[in-house]
Amino acid sequence: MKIILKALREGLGRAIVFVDWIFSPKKRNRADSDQSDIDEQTKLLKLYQFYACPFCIKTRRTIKRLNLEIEKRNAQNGKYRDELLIHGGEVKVPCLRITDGDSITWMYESDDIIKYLNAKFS
Ligand SMILES: N[C@@H](CCC(=O)N[C@@H](CS)C(=O)NCC(=O)O)C(=O)O
Repeated sequence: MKIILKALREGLGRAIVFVDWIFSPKKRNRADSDQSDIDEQTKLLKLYQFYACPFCIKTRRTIKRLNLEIEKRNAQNGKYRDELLIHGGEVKVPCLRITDGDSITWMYESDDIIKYLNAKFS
C-alpha cells in the first residue's frame, strides 16, 4: 500500500513538472549591472529540494520568474539530505539555506521562501 501511494505521489509530481515545463513562467528582464548585483547576492542562497515535489516546483517557478541563479540541491538522498537533517533540523523540502555573514538560516515552508524572494528581488 505504502509503495503504491509513493508511486502515485511520484507520478503526480512528474505530471506537475511536465505542466510546469509547458507553462513555464516568463523570466524578469533586468539591466546587466542589476542582474550581476543580484547574481552575487544569490550565491549565498541554496535551495534544498526534490525534483517532483509540488511545493518545490512552486518555489522554483518563483525563482525562474524572478530570474534568480540559485543553486538547487537534491535532498532526496545522499549528502544534501544529511546536511538538511543535521543543520536544518528536518528533511522537509523546499528549504532555503541563507548565508548572512557568519549566520546561516534554514528557511522551511514554500510560502515563506516565496515571500522572502519576492520581497528581496522583485
Ligand atoms: N507546507 C510545506 C510542505 C512541504 C512538504 O510536505 N514537502 C514534502 C515533499 S512534497 C516533504 O518534504 N516530505 C518529506 C519526505 O518526503 O521525506 C511547504 O509548503 O513547503
